[in-house]
Amino acid sequence: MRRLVIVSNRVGDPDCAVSGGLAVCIFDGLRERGGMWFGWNGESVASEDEIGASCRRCDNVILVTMPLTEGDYQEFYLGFCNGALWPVHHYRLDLARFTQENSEAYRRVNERFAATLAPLLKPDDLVWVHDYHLIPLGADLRARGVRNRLGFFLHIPFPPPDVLVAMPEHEWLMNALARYDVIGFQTKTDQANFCRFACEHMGGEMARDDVLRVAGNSVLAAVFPAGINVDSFAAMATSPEAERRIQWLHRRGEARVNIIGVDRLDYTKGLPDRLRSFKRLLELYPQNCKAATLMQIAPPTREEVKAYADIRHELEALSGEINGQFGDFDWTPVRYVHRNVPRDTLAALFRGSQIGLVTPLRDGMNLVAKEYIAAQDETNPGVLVLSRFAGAAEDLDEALIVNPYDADDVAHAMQRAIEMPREERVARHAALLGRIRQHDAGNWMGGFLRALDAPARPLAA
Ligand code: GDG
Repeated sequence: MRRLVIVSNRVGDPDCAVSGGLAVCIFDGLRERGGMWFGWNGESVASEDEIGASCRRCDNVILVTMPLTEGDYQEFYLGFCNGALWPVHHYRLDLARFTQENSEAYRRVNERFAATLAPLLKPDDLVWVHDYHLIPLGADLRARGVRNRLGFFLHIPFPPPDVLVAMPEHEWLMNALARYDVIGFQTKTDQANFCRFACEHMGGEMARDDVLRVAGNSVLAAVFPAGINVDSFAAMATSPEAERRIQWLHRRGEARVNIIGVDRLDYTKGLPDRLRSFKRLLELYPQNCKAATLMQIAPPTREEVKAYADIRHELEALSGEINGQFGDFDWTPVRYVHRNVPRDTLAALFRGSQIGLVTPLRDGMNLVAKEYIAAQDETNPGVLVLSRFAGAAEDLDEALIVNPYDADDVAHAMQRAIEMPREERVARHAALLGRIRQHDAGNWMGGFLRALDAPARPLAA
């Protein structure tokens, strides 16, 4: 079995990788094959002279990490990755900021990663690069003579060509992306957007449904939906500790309908729209007053980026407004928690809630939707209300699929969930559980690695 080298912006920590998360799945794969995980250690130093790679062994996995400079952190991480690429890939050109310094930092950090990584590679290694921070890394490795199989997985959406071309660096970036042997996407829509761009703007052509011939390369561009480890998440939701928490949640007696949302506080997750939908639920179906509570857990993220500070203020104002207008001394309609909650507590909250409300405006996959399903009691499950713009919606047909921009549509779906007979809930949940098992974390990783490990396929002339 060939050694596996994972490259990602942040390297997972084997001591605190969370059960059921993708990092655990990647560790398991690395342990099985033996391998290396390479990336940023999360720290920043004053100047480039202070950058040095450090190595740590964990079983038969070597973790190689290096710091960024403070300038890189500002320009590469906050500036280009999260101030330009993240909004563009989530169709939010209005929030994207492009500067020469930031794009230079992006090139610089990727080149530095490649310069450090290339000498550590063995000729037979499979190299799997993750996510938008490292799109040009493959091309940088090729420029250093690396001939290994190189794969890339994009965790976030791939925008339609008309959106992408607004980004000043798009030609360079896409030519770099096309240097990988395998490119993995979350959904068919993302894969189709990339292939359309390659064919319409780069002179590429499809040799097969998922094989693209572009810029002299043959690239496998395929769909590998990310998933969770269903059994380990379900086990967390059914532990005695989880059971105690659920009893507590129900005993409080304040709400007969618990609705749960869990998202990093990111503008892509549609949180203000979600709160407006909950408000519409109370207006359109006033019988839910004093009966329904929305618990929104939204841990802080990327707070140095202005758009994130703005969304926080908007959310705080909205939850205050709804609680002021509808709340009473014995009922708080919105419970907003702006901090990181332990994962086993989340599992219990999911299981104790009758509705899982997952309404991003745009999302690569959205693993919260899958965690909510995994956590349910199969004999009396809750209902998933899911945005059509989450990658997860591509195959979770039995959820109540909604348009998150349409508050009334989401409110009607919540009411339908509240009234849904148990028999229908059980049938929908059984189908959803089957699907998240089919696309679990192990299959995601196994599928990608099989594609990467396969010999390059000859193309018809
Ligand atoms: C990116 C893409 C894609 C959230 N709050 C807390 C907490 N979480 C956990 C959730 C879930 C994870 O974080 C979030 O995963 P998502 O998939 O929902 O979203 P992103 O972070 O945006 O991830 C996304 C994913 O990559 C994988 O490919 O699905 O589309 O954007 O596991 O449970 N965990 C804890 N406390 C919290 O307060 N412990």
